Amino acid sequence: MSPKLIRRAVEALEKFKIETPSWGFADTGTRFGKFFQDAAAIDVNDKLADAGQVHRLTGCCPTVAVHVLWDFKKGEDPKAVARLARKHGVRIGAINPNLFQEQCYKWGSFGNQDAAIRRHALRHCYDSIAIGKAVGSEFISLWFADGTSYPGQESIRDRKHRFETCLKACHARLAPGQTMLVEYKPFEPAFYATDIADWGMAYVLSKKAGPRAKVLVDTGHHYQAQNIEQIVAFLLDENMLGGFHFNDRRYADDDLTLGSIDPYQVFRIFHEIHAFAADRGAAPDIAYMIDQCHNEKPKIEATIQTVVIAQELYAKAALVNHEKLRRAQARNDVVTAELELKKAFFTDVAPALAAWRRRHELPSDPLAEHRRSGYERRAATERRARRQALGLVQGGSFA
Ligand code: PSV
Ligand code: MN
Repeated sequence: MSPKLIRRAVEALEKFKIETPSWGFADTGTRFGKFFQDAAAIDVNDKLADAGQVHRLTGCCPTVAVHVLWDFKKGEDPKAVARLARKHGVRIGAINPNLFQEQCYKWGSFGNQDAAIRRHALRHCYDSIAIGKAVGSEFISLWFADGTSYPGQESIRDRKHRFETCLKACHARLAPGQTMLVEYKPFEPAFYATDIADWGMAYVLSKKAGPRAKVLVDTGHHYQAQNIEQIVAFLLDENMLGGFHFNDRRYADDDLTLGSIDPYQVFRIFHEIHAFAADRGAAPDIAYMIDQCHNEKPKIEATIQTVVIAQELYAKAALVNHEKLRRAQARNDVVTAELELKKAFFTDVAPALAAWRRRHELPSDPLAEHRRSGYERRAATERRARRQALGLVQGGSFA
């Protein structure tokens, strides 16, 4: 890399932060069961400690997304969780209400025919907004498991109308400075018609909810071969892109490590963001978040791996020469235009990452440093003993 390119990539990295998910540090599984890990987080303190370890080593994950039902005890002061986060060197990021786990949500939350259940879901959202306000969080992040599994089961339009009303009510309660993110997903757990199935539905519902509602793009929530960067470019241009849940996939919502299957796609997404910023003269305000649950890898290692690849791909995308690209596009020189992207994608950005890490006094290799630190072994020993004392199921160890 030339010194000029290193400078450009380092400058881009200065602006790149990515949020870790609290749930990514705890034991998770598939619909077929769970394989427990000794070092997995047991409670919110463990999750925030693990997120703190990731941030300490990578320097770009200052916030942690939380799931209200999983991370906040009923009646507990949310500020106590914010204090815990601070103790571990991080802050609370997006607040995720849980509108899918309670038995009452069998037929949905905001889409439910029963007004009492819709009110129950709304109350939970209002409580989540209040938690966000108490902990100084900017984002309330909404994902709905709502939908139907059989043709004819319910009126698709009636469910849409209920969503419009409830999302509007939720938006009206936002605290100053809060943004509401609306996530979409084509299927699962509903298998016929998910109520917010794609970006178009999330866009329309966000628009109707109010000016502070934006679309959240979870990269795993698309059909095979869908052009995600086109969705990103479109939403950016409409000022409707609120944030990302990053993960990779091979088949469906697989929650694989970002870039493990298709790093070029992540690069192309970042390219659209850099190109938009170049045209506008300012980087758009986007919440970059990870949404991955690792069942086969140690969770902290997988998270560090994700963060590092995200930084690499973000830096690579920053190397695209936009003037050259525009010139090639103007003369319909498809080959030169495509090669401009490929050249940036295949550039080894290790010198830029090394320079950025030196500047911030971070370890040159966060993953190696994590392995050297013995954190995983200590966590496994301590958490194994705590599980035993609490009578929880024991797991296996990577340590
Ligand atoms: C649903 O699959 C989802 O992507 C939503 O963002 C949830 O909040 C998260 O996963 C929970 O794991
Ligand atoms: Mn998600």
